Amino acid sequence: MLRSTNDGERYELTSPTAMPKAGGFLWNQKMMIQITCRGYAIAQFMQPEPAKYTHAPNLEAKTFMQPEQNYYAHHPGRFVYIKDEETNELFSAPYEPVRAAVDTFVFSVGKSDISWTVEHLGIRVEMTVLLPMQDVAELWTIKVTNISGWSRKISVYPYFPFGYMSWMNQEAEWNEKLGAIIGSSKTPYQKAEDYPKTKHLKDKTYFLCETKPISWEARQKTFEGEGGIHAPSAIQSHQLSNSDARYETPTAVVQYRLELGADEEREYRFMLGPALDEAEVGLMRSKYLSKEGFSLASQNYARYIEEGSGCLQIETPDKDLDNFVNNWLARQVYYHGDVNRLTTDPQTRNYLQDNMGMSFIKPNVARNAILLAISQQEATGSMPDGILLVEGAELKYINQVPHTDHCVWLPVILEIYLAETGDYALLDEKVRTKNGDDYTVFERFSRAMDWLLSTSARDHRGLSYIAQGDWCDPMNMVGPRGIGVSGWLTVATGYALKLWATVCEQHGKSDIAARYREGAKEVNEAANKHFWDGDWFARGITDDNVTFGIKEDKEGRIWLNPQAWSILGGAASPEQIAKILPAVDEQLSTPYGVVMFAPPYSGIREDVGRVTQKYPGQGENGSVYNHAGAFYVWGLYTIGEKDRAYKTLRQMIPGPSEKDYLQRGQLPIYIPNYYRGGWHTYPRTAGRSSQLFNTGTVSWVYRAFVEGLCGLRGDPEGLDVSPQLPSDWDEIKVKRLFRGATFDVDIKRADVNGVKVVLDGKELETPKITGIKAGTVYKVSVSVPQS
Ligand code: CEZ
Repeated sequence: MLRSTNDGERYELTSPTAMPKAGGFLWNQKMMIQITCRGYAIAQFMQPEPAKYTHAPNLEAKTFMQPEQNYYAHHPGRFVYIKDEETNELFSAPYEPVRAAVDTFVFSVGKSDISWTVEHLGIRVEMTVLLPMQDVAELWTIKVTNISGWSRKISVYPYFPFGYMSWMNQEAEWNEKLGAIIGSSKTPYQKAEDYPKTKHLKDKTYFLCETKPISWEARQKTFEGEGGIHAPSAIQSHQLSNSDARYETPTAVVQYRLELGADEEREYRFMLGPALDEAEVGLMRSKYLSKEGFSLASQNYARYIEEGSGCLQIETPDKDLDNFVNNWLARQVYYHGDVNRLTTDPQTRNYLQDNMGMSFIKPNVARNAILLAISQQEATGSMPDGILLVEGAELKYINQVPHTDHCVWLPVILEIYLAETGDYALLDEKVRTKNGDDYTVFERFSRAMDWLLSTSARDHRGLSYIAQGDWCDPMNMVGPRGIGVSGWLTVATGYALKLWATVCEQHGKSDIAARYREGAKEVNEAANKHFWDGDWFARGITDDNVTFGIKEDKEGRIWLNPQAWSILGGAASPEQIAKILPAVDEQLSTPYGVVMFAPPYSGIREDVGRVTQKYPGQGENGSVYNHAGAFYVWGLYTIGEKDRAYKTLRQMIPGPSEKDYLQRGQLPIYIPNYYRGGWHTYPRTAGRSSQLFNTGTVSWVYRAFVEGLCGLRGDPEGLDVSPQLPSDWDEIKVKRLFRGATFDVDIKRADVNGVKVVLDGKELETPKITGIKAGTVYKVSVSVPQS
């Protein structure tokens, strides 16, 4: 049902029904397309706000990308109908809309293209989509082969519906000169002041055909007729009717009628995308719509994806893991760092963490992100809820709800960036904000840490206010009156201060470092005094002074984040950790990973908020929320808990058993933001993937593999070597790129007491490689103690 090819470079799913929501995604800096095995697609582009060029058939709400997105017969998608002209039999590729039980089905997701092979009625249909590097367009190849052994008469109907383009103005027609069906619309608006913003929007959608079809339909209704989407009336006729759409739902379907001898094939190329005007459609046609154009675009795009390959290749006893880490994990990290989830105002914490992963891929991007983020620091030292990426962008949706955690992420990203690059010069750079104040990066970070310690951020007990949310977005009713505090944010503040103090020391400012160490100590003491519940840390204290996330709670009794971050920040002593870990094992672990808290809420708790209204086990309401799991994994690696850490890491990746794939319903080509929790209440749905590849998880997971499991972590002098193999592994091989050099590392268990490193044949005194020269390839043998 599911297999990988060429060292995990592609994953192939051979059933359209086993995992119906399973899909793949492609992106460039201006657009993204997510497409399922059955042909349903969600595509977005930036102009500069996210927009669509194929729409649902009804008015769509504008939201962030939805988890567990539901698909329905008229959902936007990319399809081909095939009709046998002699028997009138019909099927469609990839699978929708006809849903005929085809003989062969292969959905094949590659890193830089997605393709299908479908065979039925003696005809093979191969579909491939790729993206150009710079422009917004889908490049489609559809190849039809007669595999029946005798001559055939068939019609081929690519069907790329445009959907409901606009309630103000929409139409579509065949454009003979361009060889395209072009849909035109006006983006709806109501306020006169919005008109200028709509003027330059790409309100046309085009479906360009390299080969001229014999007929077409541009009106959805005429195409479907009374037959409906599964057996469109227009296809039952000999020829499509060449309709147009005049304030009627536009569509794009064209017909090719062929006679194919045995083994004969025909290849067609199409383009789908948005345009401002016909001239732009013409330009796109001449730039791409040819065999050479596609092949060049494909090479360029593959090169672009290559640039995001990251700094780690592993060979472990777990081949499925290797496939994922070597091919797919860095790609997902790269996607986040390169396009910031296709928003113009990413949440500050998302922006910083998405770029944190870029430290391993394109460190300069991470550097610029740090600079851009703190150029938007407020005069008080606090950070805004979102970072504006383009001129004229505004804080929208969740960014209009006050959250208090944004400063915490600054030292978190900085630690990784500095470890990877050793670029301490960054700290002395001056950054000016729009208030006109001018501070160095170092001063700005100190100001952010001072804000976290100030009375604006902390109450008289030294606990951090939560306002209407912290990392947990929908925890909006703990502190709306400005009194409630967050257990997680308090211990996370301890962690941020600790990280910052270390950077201060490394930067030769030990007096300043001492101040923050003292701050961290104070914060951790306060956390212990008010949140320690005997076996774990509580999640918070509400506006009405009610502590929650404690033993007495029937729901939301124990939360993962305060545990993970008290380990990271030092609030938890070794004795406390010895209580926390078994409590997490017992109450939060499931076969699909560690849930964010348990038990999930069955209904609103008005002093906690919206999070409790989500479906039990879905999203933040107690799912296996991988981002929270990733914090925990990193916490575990910092205390040498390598088996617990690896177990949790491995559970984030679907598979490798068929049963697990089916339950999660997702290909092992990305980590989703969650798998359903509710393992005890709703075992039928537990483990189901959100199918949402936007998640802060992956930067942490990449780091966990590089710095935790492989233990190849940078510091000011060089590369520290301290692998943490799971107990049942004896050996791994690692290729690590670091500061321009390549390290071929062989890590083996041996009878040693501590980690022993032999570099190019010479044993090192301490397990650290210094004096690294860019361009050099180092051979490193590492011995680690027996488990
Ligand atoms: O969004 C994420 C946020 O982007 O949820 C995380 C948070 O840390 C990230 O910054 C945990 O809350 O508004 C909602 O209820 C949504 O559920 C968002 O909170 C959630 C979605 O996953 C967005 O993709």
